[in-house]
Amino acid sequence: MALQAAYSLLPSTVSIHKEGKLTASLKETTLTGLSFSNHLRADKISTLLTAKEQRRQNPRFSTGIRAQTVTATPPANEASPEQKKTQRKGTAVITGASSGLGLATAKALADTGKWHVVMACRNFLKAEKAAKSVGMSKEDYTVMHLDLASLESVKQFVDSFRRSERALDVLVCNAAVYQPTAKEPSFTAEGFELSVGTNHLGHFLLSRLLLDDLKKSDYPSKRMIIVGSITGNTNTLAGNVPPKANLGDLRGLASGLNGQNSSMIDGGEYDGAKAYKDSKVCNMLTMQELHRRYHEETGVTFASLYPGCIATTGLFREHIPLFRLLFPPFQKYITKGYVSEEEAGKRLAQVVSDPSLGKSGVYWSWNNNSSSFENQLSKEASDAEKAKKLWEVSEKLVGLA
Ligand code: LMG
Ligand code: NDP
Ligand code: PMR
Repeated sequence: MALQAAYSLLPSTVSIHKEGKLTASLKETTLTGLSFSNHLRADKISTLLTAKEQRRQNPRFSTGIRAQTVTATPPANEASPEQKKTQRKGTAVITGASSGLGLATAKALADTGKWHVVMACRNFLKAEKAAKSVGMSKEDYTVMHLDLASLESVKQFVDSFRRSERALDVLVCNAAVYQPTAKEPSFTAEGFELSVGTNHLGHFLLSRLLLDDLKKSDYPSKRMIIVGSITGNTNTLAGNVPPKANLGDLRGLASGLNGQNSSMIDGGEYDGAKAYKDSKVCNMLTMQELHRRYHEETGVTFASLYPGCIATTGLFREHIPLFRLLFPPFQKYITKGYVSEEEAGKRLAQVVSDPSLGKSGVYWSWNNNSSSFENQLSKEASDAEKAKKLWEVSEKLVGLA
């Protein structure tokens, strides 16, 4: 009965088949992050393409390396054999590594023995405990304090990181807050609406400051990754569940996002779920703008991803208990979009270090066989004009311009 109640919420364009698969009549709409054309491609790729074509499209088909294999071997075009032999451990900074995806990624990287993870967390003790609880060894990680809801803290983190004299090889902007049930906005230390302030503006300043450190690193494949999501992409079914992401003309952001005029980027009424989805659009736009501005000059790979629906993480801590109870089975058995924290961690770890995921400017997703593919962003999340404007307005807000 409960399920029927949920089904009845679906519009007529969406149907749920007996076997639990959801389909939508919209061509552009997608389920697990695959557009319908991608669904087709992913299913048929191994039977339709010749071995040579497969190699050309995806070198992993020829090597037999499975998508989830994490390897820190540098790609042939990025490191000479000498470099390979002497390659030092990489250092990856991961924000929000005290739970969920960030912790699982830290663990996956540490397990390879090829990475030292700097866990950039707002709660030092929680992060220490979390690292221990997943069995990470002391020499594989360092916890450093970072509260993304304070630009001052972001600057302090950058200072302490520099003082640690570690090279920065990969930065993963992962931390996020989601306030789906908040009636009123809350604000960061500098007075920005909390979700966009933390998820976007905090990371925007952090990534801009740490770009210099990435540039200096001699690591063969330097990367900056900003975690995105399907729910910010309105070319998917998940992205069409109300409230939908929409940055409008950024008038709310331009006027300070401080609740005086508006606490929403588009200047509208506060909606916590929308603010989160908007912040993910900002994350995906920022990644592309970084790519356009800096990839050629610096050789850094910029990437974003949707790791799958990790329905059990702390992200949903503020949601109502009924949602937290039903969301995991709903994603597991109905949408089939569910992934475990462990699997999602392996996916993000691939984006950190797998040679086959070294392309810049890409939004990665995984199909149901856990093979990665370059996904398409929605119209808004790939709008270059908007990305530029977002960049300029954000620079002003964080004091870079
Ligand atoms: C809001 O509600 C919340 O209010 C907000 O707090 C926040 O959580 C936000 O997105 C996050 O969601 C969304 C709400 C509206 O959906 C629900 O609340 C669904 C849960 C219903 C639970 C009822 C309890 C009964 C028990 C159910 C048991 C099993 C199922 C568990 C489900 C758990 C939760 C997932 O939802 C709606 O308005 C209806 C749903 C809309 C469906 C999506 C629409 C897709 C449309 C596709 C075509 C769009 C066309 C546009 C094309 C553009 C292309 C470019
Ligand atoms: P969690 O809540 O488990 O993890 C979020 C992390 O961010 C926590 O470590 C949290 O710290 C940290 N964090 C929150 N606020 C701040 C802050 N002000 N300063 C520093 N750190 C902060 O959620 P997930 O693991 O699910 O989320 C990780 C990323 O994955 C997010 O970017 C999210 O948007 C994305 N994502 C998640 C999906 C999912 O289905 N769960 C799907 C798609 C994307 P603390 O432990 O102290 O609370
Ligand atoms: Mg969604 C195939 C469909 C699919 C996928 C992959 C997700 C992922 N969701 C899908 C479908 C639906 N969701 C449908 C049909 C509904 C209406 C019943 C629905 C509802 C729903 C809610 C209420 N979904 C949610 C919520 C949340 O509060 C989550 C959210 O939007 O947070 C911003 C959420 C999510 N759904 C997802 C994913 C990945 C989320 C977590 C959001 C994120 O991390 O970006």
